[in-house]
This record gives sequence, C-alpha cells and structure tokens, in this order.
Amino acid sequence: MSALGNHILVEFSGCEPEIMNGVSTIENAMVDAAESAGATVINSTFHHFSPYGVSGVVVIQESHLAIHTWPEYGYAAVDLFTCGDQVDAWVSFDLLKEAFKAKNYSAIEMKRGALNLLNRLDFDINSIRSEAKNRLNPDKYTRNVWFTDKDDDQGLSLRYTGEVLFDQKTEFQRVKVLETYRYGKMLALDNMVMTTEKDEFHYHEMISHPAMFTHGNIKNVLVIGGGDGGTVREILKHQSVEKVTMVEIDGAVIEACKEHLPQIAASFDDPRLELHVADGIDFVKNADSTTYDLVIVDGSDPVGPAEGLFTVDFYQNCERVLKQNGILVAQGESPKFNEQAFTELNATLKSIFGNSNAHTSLLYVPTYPTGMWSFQWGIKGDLDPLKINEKADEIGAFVNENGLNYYNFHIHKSSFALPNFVLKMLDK
Ligand code: SPD
Repeated sequence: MSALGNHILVEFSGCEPEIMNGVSTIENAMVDAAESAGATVINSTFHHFSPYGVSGVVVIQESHLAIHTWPEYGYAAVDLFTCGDQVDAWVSFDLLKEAFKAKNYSAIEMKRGALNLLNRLDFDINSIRSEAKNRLNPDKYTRNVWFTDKDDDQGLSLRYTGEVLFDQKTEFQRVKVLETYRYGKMLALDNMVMTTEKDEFHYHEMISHPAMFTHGNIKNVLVIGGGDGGTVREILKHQSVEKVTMVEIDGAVIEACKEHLPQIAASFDDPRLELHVADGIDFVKNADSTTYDLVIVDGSDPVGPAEGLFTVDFYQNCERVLKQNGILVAQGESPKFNEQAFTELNATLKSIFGNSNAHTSLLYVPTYPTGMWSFQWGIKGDLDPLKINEKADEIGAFVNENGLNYYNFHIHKSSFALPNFVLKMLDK
C-alpha cells in the first residue's frame, strides 16, 4: 500500500437531465455503486435543490462517494474516495456511467496521503479511546445512522447502530441483518424491511392464524418464501398440522435468521417441517393438484426474486394445488405504499377464485413503509373467514396457551373490515 486512500474524480456529461434531477434515482444508483464495488454503506444523505440539481454523499466504511449534478447541463461531478484494497471504485464508475446514461466521461485517479510523504505519529489507540470516552457525555453521544425502506416519494426510517451483523450479496438479492435501536435486529432484503425482532409477531400471527381458524382442520400446508421462519413457527403451533412444506429460494436468508434471529427462526427443527431451498414458482408448477389445505405466499415485494410471486400463472398453480375448501393467503403489499401491486393482486385472485372468494385483510406493521399492510386471500370452496363466531372460545384458548400478541377473535373479524378508500381501490 503506497497511500492512505484512492480518489477518483469523475466528470460525467451528456447525461439525461431527468436522471440528473431525480434525487431518489441518484441516491439508489450511488448506494448500489458503493455496494457493487464491495463497500459497506454506513449512511447516505441526498438533497434536491430548487429548481433543479442534486447533491449527496454515501458514507461508506471505506470513506465516501459524493455527487453534485447540474441537470441543465446534463452534467455530474462525482468523487469516489476509497481506502484499503477491498473496494474497487472503478466498478462504481462503470455502474454510474450506465445509470446516468452518460455520453461522455473522464476520470482522474489520485493517490491520497502518499505514505512516503507522511510520518506515522506515535500514538496509542487504546489511551486515545479511553480519553475520548471520558470527554464524551455518554447521554449525548450517538451515532446517527439510519436505514430507510423507500420508494421515490415516501419511506420508513429506523436508526440503527451502524453495525451490519450479516451482509451477503447472493445470486438473488442483498441479505442484511442490522441492529436497530427501536425494533431490535432487522432482516432486510435489497434494502427493504422484511421483519424485526420487536414487531414480527404482527405479521406472522396474522398471515397464519386467521386462515387456520377459518378452515378449522388444516393438516397439510405449503409455505412459499418465509425464509426467516416466522410463518412456519406460527403454523406449527396448531396440533392439527401434520406437515408443512416450505420452499425458500435463498438459503442465505435462512442462514442469516438462524444465526441472528433465532426466536423467529425457531421451528426449523420441527419434524413436521420439510424444507426446500428452491424456486417456489417452479415448485408450485410441478406440485400435484389438490394436495394442500393451506398455501401461504410469504414473499418479499414485487421486485427481484419475488416478482414472479405476483403473476396470474403462479396463482393459477396455487389454486390448482389446493384441496377443496383450501385457502390461499398471500403477502398482499400496502394500499398506501404499493397501490398497483395491491390492486392487481386482488384482481388476479378474483379472476381465479371468483369475486366472492377473494378477501383482503389489513394489519398494522410499524416497520413497513406507511404501516398499513395487507394479506390477500383466495378460497377454493364455500368457507367464509367471517363465520367464526362459534369458534370464539377455541380461539381464546389458543391465544392464551400460545401467548399471542396480535391475533385474537375480534382482530380476526375486524381485519377484514376495510376503509372506504380501500373498498374503492378493490371495486367493492
Ligand atoms: N415490504 C415487506 C413485505 C413483506 C415481505 N414478507 C416479510 C417476510 C416475513 N416473514
């Protein structure tokens, strides 16, 4: 190593003005460029200027990536400053050139802090650390590092410690586990919140128990996705269940959760569970007809590997593999965050199961953008999720025995009551 850092000063011109003015697009491209180069992203902050122009910095463990754009000139000035030899900033350069559709570009690479010009000072890091500790007021000193799950216009942010406990780019997605201050450890896939220690029960209880009690005698269950293990943990609380087949496409998700979120990944050793690390879409396509009492699609959002979990073909196969009176429950997105996926999935299920057999339930998940989330159902038969009055005592006993924290008899019923704006979205 001949220098402390490497600095690439980049000129991009002939870029598309709309791209140069899109703060989210630019931030996503810069974060992606950092991660693809092998850097660990600590934080990013981006600002849009009026009437146009964007400035922003991605702070990485290995220094920073910064940008200033002038959309009216189709121009961006970019700094790629990295330390150490683990990060290849030229990967970032190539990626940004593509992302900005730059017709012209140039770059100057400079070594920063040439070691033959510097003298290493004699200081002892341990004494510096303890002195620093004494100088700081521990109540005031905080690292202000935030994780944001967002689209172009809105998002949900959680402050975290800055430590990434698990970080793996798999062939499907980026799998991370972070430690948030408010919600404990969090699993994120491609920077979207999947689940957190402190509020996972909202989602996992509601994706499972309403269908279990609506049916009343579920024996054979198929779970597509759900690699964190929370859904199978809830399903396996029911004595009637003889077998759960779970098909998760990405083994790294299971590995990450077993290691860092063991209370969610709590039932992987249950003998009734048959686990496949495989493509759920192919699995359902090749599965025998009329096999399952319940199919649960616990996928992530409709980008990346979960895109195929929002198609007509896939749900036709889900319907085919259900037994008579079988129930499909799918992660249904949010009517306030991903309106299109929410309404389209409902339309798909209506077209397959019939209007009166497609149902939508809502729940509150504090760590998902907008907080309002949904499950969308298709029922192959005459069951009605609201006809459960005679099961009130049975539900009450189950809730007590298992110490449930979200689901109960009244929540079961009320989760199917939809606000008017949602009814309109679903043409009801
Ligand atoms: N944006 C979050 C969508 C929910 C994805 N599934 C969560 C997995 C929990 N088992």
